[in-house]
Amino acid sequence: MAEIRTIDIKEAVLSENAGLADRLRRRLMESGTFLLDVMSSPGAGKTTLLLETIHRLRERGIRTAVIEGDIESTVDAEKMAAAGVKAVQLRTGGACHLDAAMIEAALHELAPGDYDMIAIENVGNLVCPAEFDTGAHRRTMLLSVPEGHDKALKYPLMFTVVDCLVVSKTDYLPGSDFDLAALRAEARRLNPTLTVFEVSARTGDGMQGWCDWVADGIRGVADARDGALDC
Ligand SMILES: Nc1nc2c(ncn2[C@@H]2O[C@H](COP(=O)(O)OP(=O)(O)O)[C@@H](O)[C@H]2O)c(=O)[nH]1
Ligand SMILES: [Mg+2]
Repeated sequence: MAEIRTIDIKEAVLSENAGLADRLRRRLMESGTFLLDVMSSPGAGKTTLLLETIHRLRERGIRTAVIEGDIESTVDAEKMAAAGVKAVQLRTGGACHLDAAMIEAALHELAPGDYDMIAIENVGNLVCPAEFDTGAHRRTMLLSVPEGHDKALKYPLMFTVVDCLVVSKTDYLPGSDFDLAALRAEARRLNPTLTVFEVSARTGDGMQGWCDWVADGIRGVADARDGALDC
């Protein structure tokens, strides 16, 4: 009987992606460019938060470009361009996440050395993007108040892989049954080192702490590059 060889596709794909992601992370570290991956379900407020964040960071002299991931359309990239932000649109044509190879392709359209930060707006869902390392130095997820506080129970992997949780649209909290304490407890159980911010991009509440966290990531990458140059 002929020998049957089995190839575990998912393992192979994820391990190839992880290798490329590590190379991208190192390359961007060398150019002093902080790569931030922003993930959430559709409509949780990624584009709005990024626009407000970029606006505030610009006042601190921080230069940002954005990679927009969408299954279809260039709507978010157009919003970025209208706000004077350099944006590259990745249209996945059905794929529900971005991977390191797609980010590498987008970087061909940017000169990373020209930016202190490149932010990735990942494809909107709480499942697939969690599995694929994009090469980001830090990963963030948004959970908006209208989605409900039980999502850490339903999508645990996403809460496990991120460095930061932004509870977004907190202006909807008054009168809602969203239980912040329950969310914080479940998220911390899944990820004890998770940083949590409560933010309304609409009112500006909580934006300062979130922007400080992003700026800290940018500084970390710049310091690492300068340290390497000193060697
Ligand atoms: N009330 C409120 N609405 C928000 C906030 N952030 C975003 N939105 C609205 O939520 C909708 C989806 O936001 P968007 O940024 O496009 O979400 P994305 O699909 O995750 O990029 C838009 O109508 C935004 O104006 C917020 O902090 N408060
Ligand atoms: Mg968007």
